[in-house]
Amino acid sequence: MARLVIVSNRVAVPAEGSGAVAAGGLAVAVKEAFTAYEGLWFGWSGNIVDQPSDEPTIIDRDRIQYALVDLSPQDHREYYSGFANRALWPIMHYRLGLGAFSRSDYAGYSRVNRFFAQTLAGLIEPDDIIWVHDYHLLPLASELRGLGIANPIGYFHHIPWPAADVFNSLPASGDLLRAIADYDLIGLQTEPDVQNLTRNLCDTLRAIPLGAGSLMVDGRRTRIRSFPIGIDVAGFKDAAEKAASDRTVRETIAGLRTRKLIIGVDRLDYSKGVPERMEAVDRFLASNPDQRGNVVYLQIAPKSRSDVPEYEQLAREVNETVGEINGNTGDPTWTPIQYVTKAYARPVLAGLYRAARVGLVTPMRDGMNLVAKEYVVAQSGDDPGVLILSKFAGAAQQLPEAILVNPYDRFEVAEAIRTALYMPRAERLARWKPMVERMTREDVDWWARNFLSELENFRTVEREPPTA
Ligand code: ADQ
Repeated sequence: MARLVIVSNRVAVPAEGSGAVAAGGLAVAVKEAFTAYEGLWFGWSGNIVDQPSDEPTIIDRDRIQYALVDLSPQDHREYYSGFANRALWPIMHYRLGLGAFSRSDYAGYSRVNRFFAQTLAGLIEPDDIIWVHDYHLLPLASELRGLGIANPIGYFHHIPWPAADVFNSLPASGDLLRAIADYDLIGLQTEPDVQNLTRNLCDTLRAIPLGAGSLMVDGRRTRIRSFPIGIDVAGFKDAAEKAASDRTVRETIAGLRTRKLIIGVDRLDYSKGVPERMEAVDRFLASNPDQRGNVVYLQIAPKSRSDVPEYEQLAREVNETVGEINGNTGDPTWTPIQYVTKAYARPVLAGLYRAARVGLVTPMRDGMNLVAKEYVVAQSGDDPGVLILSKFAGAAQQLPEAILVNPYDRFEVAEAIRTALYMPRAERLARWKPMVERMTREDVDWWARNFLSELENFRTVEREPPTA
């Protein structure tokens, strides 16, 4: 059996004997990818230690080998919190004003990518194919090529690829564009992302288009294509159907009485538009006084990246917004916004989605957004709810039957909430059916198989000799 090597910033090692994978988009996706391959999954252990070893810790579990490295406090600060999350993340999400570039962070990012490559190179066998995930590791293929690794290397970018003017505002943009061209295959979430990166490579590096997504960049051939990531539809549907027996789900439904539930589920991140969405709910309640007391908005948003100042600031802003809206609009019998920062098990989440008449998914910008897909799949076929979706989420390309909104326009989002709450069952069904059918066809297995079968093609392509 051929071997697949997956590389990502974090590695989700399942608990011993559980036979299960950790929840979360990447872990589920990687599990799907490993069904057809023997596998190695390489990345950061999550540990921060003073003197990281350059010998990875190897764990063998359920046919998959995990190779884990630790990071030093400086690595973590510069590579992860610094360059990846304070420079690349905001720029890729079109938030130029939030980007914080520092040369030392970029040096740390480059150093950790080199360290990953050096540690990984010794584990690579000649027939392996290598699949690298996400923006933490843009220069990894370039580093591996420098060490003589000639295997097929693919890259999947989980977040948006912005327009050239936005990306090129990053001081390291030229280096990163040259480095990314060392991948054989670059997967992006959507066609607009593909166009953004392709145009940028052509304009900035004078790449030559060769047709069908292939480009010649500095004498090397690469291919750029969209592969929209999907979810584990069968697993999620099953969880949603069984969820009625879960206590949290049962009590939430009982607590609603006749009120309709509107739900939002997000990692607490400024790209997700949580405070903006709460203001749209507030606007809706202000312009529809008859609906006061008749709806509840449940926002589930576990904190993330709390060591990055912009996230701390966001957490404070959301707390204030919730307090202000509940204080001004609620009364002793009704709290309009319920806000929880806990992470829930997938079956509970599935049950809550199913109980909600409206799924409110309004990121300011998002690579894909799996919550939108999970919400659709969790609905009952008799009486489905309505998805309100930002047109700036990658998922909008595959879910055009949702009510698509501009998340910057709180009036438009407030009107969409009203439309969704009053939408007759026949229209809800007519919108939901094509969406659930598409999600079922284009699930996570479809995504992984498409990417990997394309990457396999590069085994046969004649390759340039390594440069070092
Ligand atoms: P994220 O930015 O993390 O992912 P998203 O696609 O929405 O965003 O995935 C979040 C996942 O976390 C979902 O599966 C959701 O169910 C889960 N989750 C959120 N809140 C939770 C909670 N309280 N309890 C339990 N689970 C919770 C990045 C990109 C996205 C892209 C994915 C996958 O930013 O655009 O869709 O990668 O490529």
